[in-house]
Amino acid sequence: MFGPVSDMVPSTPIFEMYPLGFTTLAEYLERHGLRVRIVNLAVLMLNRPDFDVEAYLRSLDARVYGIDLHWLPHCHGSIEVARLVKKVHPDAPVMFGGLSSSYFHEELASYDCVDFVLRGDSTEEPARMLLEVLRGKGSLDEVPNLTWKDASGAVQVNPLSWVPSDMNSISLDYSFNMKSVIRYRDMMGVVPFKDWLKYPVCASLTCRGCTHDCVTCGGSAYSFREHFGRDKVAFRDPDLLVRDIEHIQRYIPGPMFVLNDFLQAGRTYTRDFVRGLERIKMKNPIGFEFFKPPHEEFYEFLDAHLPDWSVEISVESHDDGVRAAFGKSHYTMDQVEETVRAALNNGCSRFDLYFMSGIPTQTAESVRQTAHYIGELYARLGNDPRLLCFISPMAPFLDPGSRAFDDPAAHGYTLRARTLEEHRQRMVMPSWKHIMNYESAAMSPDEMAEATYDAGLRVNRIKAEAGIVDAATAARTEARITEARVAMERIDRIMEGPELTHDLALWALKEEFDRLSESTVCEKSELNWPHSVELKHVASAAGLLVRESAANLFARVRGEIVPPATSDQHPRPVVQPAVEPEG
Ligand code: B12
Ligand code: SF4
Repeated sequence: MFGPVSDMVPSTPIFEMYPLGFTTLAEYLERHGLRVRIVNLAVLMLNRPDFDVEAYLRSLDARVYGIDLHWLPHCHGSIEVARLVKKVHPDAPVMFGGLSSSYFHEELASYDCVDFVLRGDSTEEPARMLLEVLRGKGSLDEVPNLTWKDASGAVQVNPLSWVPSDMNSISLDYSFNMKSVIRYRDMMGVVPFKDWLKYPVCASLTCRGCTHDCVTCGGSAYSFREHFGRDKVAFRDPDLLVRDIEHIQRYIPGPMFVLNDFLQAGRTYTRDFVRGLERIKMKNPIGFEFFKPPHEEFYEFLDAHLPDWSVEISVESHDDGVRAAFGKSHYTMDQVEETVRAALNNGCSRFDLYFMSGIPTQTAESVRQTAHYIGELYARLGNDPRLLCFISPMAPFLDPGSRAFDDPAAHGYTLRARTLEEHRQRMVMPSWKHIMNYESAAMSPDEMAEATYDAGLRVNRIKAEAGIVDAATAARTEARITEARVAMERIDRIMEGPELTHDLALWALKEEFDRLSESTVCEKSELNWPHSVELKHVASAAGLLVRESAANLFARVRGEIVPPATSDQHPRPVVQPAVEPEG
C-alpha cells in the first residue's frame, strides 16, 4: 500500500511520469539525425490491466533501449523492465540515466541487464556521442559521463566532464511528443501521466541545479556539486524559456508550470522573462514555484504583465526552527504570511502552500501543530479560497545524494537502506511506512504515519469548513484517510503473524490498497487549476497532424523509414560548454 506518497504530484503512486529530460533528449537526438521514440510503459500498464509488457517490448525494434532511473521510486520497476528488454532483445544495449542512476552508477552498471549509465543532469550530447560509438564511430572511453562495462565485464567510469554552464543548446519542444503520437499512432504511450488527457498540465524548466541547500533534497547545491559535477546552476536563457512556453501554449490548452524558481537568476533575468511572457500574450494559466517568499513589488510587476498567474511555495513546516533544520532558515513564517497576503492582494489566481512530515527535528506533535497553524492561517486570511494548503509525508525515500543521506546521523536519521539493491528490496514491502528508507530520531515511522494522517484529516476539515473544498470532496477524502488508517493496521497485524501467511493475506487486500493509494490526504483535482480548450489549439494540432502525416508519407515513398523530426524552435547551435572540473 503505497499511501500518500504521490498525493502532491499529478502521478499515481506508481510515479508514471517520465522526466522532462526525455523530451529534450529525444528532440536533441532527432535534430542530429537519430530516431527516437518515447514509450511510457507505466501509463500503458495503468490504463489496461491486461497489458502484456513482454509482448509489447517484443514488438519494439530499437538499436538501443533507454530506461530512466531519475526518481528512486523507479528503482524496482526500471531494473525489471531492463531484464525484460534483455530477455526479448538480448543483443540490444540498455542504457540508463537520471539523477538516481548517476548516484548509483557503478552498482547499476554491475547488473547484467544494464550496459551503460549516462551520468549528470545534461546527457543530450553524451547520449548522441554514445549512439555514434554504437554505430561504429569512436570508442566508449571517449564518451563523457559514461559508466560502462569493458570486454572483461569490469565497470569503467569515464570522467563526469560534460557539465554545460547553461541550458541553451537544448529545446523543450512538446511538438516532438505530438509528432510521435502521429508517427506511431500511439497516444497513450507518450502521455506524461495517466490522467493527462483530462488535465493537460505542462511544465518548463528554468535551470538545472539549485542555489539552495535543503538537507533532505537530492537536487540541492550540495548534491549537484558532490554527485553530479555541477558547481554552478545552469540557467536557460529567458528568451528561449519564453519560446518554450509560447510553443506549448500554441498546442496545449492546459496550465503551464514554470519549475525551479527563476528568481534565482536575478533581476535582469526576471524582468526579461516576465516581459517576454507578456510579449507572447500568455493566456494559459501560468504557475511559478518560488524557493523563498517574494516581496509585494514583485507581485505588482507580475500582475502588470500577466493575466492569470499562480504561485507555489514549499514551506515544509510552520515552525521556523524545524524549517531551519531542514535548511530553509532564509525566511520565517511571518514572511510567508506577508507574501501570501501580498500575492492575493495583487491579483494572484491561486497560492499553493506545501507542508511536509518527516523532516529533521520534527516531532509528531509538530506535524499536528502544522495542521492547527493552517487553520489559523485560513482564519487570518478570511478563508480566501485562492489559498490551498497541503501536507504530505517525505516518502517513500530520503533522497540519495542529499546531505542527510550522505551523513544521516548529523541530521537525526538512521538509514534503512543505502545501496540500490537495498532500496529495490524495500519497494516490495507491504506499505509506505515499511518502504521508507529512513527513520527519524524525532519520531518513529509509526508516529509519522499517524501524525500525517491526523494532519491530513484536520487540514481536510479546515478546508471544508472554510469552503475551500466542497462538502462531497471533503467527505470522500475523510473516508479515504479513515479507510487508509484501518488498512495500515490490518497490514501491521498480518506482518505480526507467521511469515508464511504474509504474501497470501496481503495479495487479498491488493485491490483495496490500490484504490486507497491513488489519492489519500487530498483529491488530485485539488491540485488542478481551471483551463479551457480554444479553437487555436485544435487548429494548431490539426496543422501539425497534416504536416507530419505528409512528411511520413513522403519519407515512405522515398524509402526512408521516417524523417527526423526537428524542432521549429531553432535552438542555438551546440557549442562546447565550459567544462567544469571532474566531480
Ligand atoms: C522539476 C522537478 C520535479 C517535477 C518533474 C517534472 C518532470 N517531468 O521532469 C515534478 C514536480 C513533477 C517532480 C515530481 C517528483 N519529484 Co522531483 N524534482 C524536480 C527538480 C526541482 C528539478 C529536476 C530537474 O532539474 N531536472 C533536470 C534534469 C536533472 O533532469 P531532466 O532534464 O529531466 O533529465 C536529464 C537527466 O536527468 C538525464 N536523464 C533522465 N532520465 C534519463 C534516461 C536516460 C536513458 C538517459 C540516457 C538520461 C536520462 O538526462 C536528461 C537530459 O539531460 C528536482 C530538484 C533539483 N533541483 O534537481 C526534484 C527531484 C528530481 N524530485 C525528486 C522527487 C523525490 C520527486 C517525487 C518522487 C516526489 C514525490 N514523492 O512526489 C516526484 C516524482 C514524480 C513522478 N515521476 O511521477 C527528487 C529525486 C530524488 C531521487 N534521486 O529520487 C529531487 C532530486 C529533489 C526533490 N526531493 O524534489 N519533480
Ligand atoms: S528542495 Fe527545492 S529549494 Fe531546496 S535544494 Fe531542493 S530544489 Fe532547491
